[in-house]
Amino acid sequence: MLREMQFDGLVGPTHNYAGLSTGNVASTHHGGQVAHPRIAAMQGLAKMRFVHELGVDQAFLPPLDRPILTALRDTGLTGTDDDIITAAANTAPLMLAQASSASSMWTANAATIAPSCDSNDGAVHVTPANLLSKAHRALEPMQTSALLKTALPCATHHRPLAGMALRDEGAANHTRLHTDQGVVHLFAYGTDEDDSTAPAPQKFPARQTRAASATIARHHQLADDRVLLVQQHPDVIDAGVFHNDVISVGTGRVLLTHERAFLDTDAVITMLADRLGPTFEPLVVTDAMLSVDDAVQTYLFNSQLLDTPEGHVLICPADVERHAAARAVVDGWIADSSSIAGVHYLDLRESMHNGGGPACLRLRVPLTDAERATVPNGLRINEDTLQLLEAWVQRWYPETLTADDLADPALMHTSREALADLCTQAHLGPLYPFQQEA
Ligand code: SUG
Repeated sequence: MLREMQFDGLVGPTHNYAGLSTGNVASTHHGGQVAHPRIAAMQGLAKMRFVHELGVDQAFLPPLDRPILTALRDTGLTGTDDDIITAAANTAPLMLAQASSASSMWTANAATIAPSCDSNDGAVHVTPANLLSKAHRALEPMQTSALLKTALPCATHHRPLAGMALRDEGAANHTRLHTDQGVVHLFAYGTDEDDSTAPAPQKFPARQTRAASATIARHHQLADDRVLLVQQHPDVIDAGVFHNDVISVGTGRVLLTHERAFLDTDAVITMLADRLGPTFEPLVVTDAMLSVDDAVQTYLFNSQLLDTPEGHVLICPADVERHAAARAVVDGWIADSSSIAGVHYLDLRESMHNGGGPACLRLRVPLTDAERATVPNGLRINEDTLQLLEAWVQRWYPETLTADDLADPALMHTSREALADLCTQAHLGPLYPFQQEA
């Protein structure tokens, strides 16, 4: 049976607020503040525990090796690893911050996935996102791709798309919907650079191009009638919707979205209804119910919509619970819709302050029983791995981190020791380039 496995990104020990993501209002707003890596990782683990206890298959992807020394060396800095950190701190602090970011925690941006039942060749397809729109995120795909190959040995792994014309942000801009009548892979893009008449955001960058989404659909061997490419409304990108998952979430027959999410939201809903049939349930929030600004501030649509034995359950950020209008929307969904059975509010403040809510922290991978059996045990979340990971975080993670702390080479050494220890304890084998070099 096809079931989703949730792969959450384990928050890395260098989690910090460097204000690196223009267009992501939380990142800009919290840039320069003190971060709490240990609390951040424990909040992420608490979410994994919660989802696991709901009866959902939960796994994790380990953090990437940060700071990434190869990126700093590639800029011409020379000397020992310690020399490089010191030189970068003195001459290129922004580059050091980019190389140190723990941004791989947001695994909704790790890759786009197609399940084997949807692709023409019957394979699970994985395309790691190139994340070319942001310098710090563009440093992720190589290591992420290697981790995904370890996590999903059953899949066909494509190379990240190449070049700025194919800017790709992964599953954050992709939703798979299905009913008895059909399957739709809804790809949302921010700009169509092949069409000079297409509208584009004026203030903030559009991170995903139409050409990238179309290329992924081809690589994943999805038949045309299973693919819908739709444009995000440029105004909402300018209001801080840097990924479509800040304003829409869907699964199975349900799509929760805002009326201003897409260039023509009515047309998107009509096309989806045509393909998915009468059981499709679009739940469209109007401006009068919740403004786009409030959707961005609360991250209502960045909730997880989980398929549990009790039905669809929402995992919302605690920010939604504290906001009267957002909370009223959720209460209305539970009261009126046939598909939302309940809601749980979780505190994910450390990730939220960088613009990452519950849905950013997970990559959904629909797998058959046989495919699921190939996921390494060390990456699966159960009581044993949870206890291991909680103790590991308590042992290795700094309590606080500021931009100044990134200048200390000790952070790199401790982080590497921590990752090596994780590989040993979780029986993952050597996963990182620095382990091969050693
Ligand atoms: O790419 N923030 C991430 C947040 C990603 C959220 N993911 C989804 N919506 N799926 C980003 O903007 C901030 C890092 C900093 O400023 O230190 C950052 O990278």
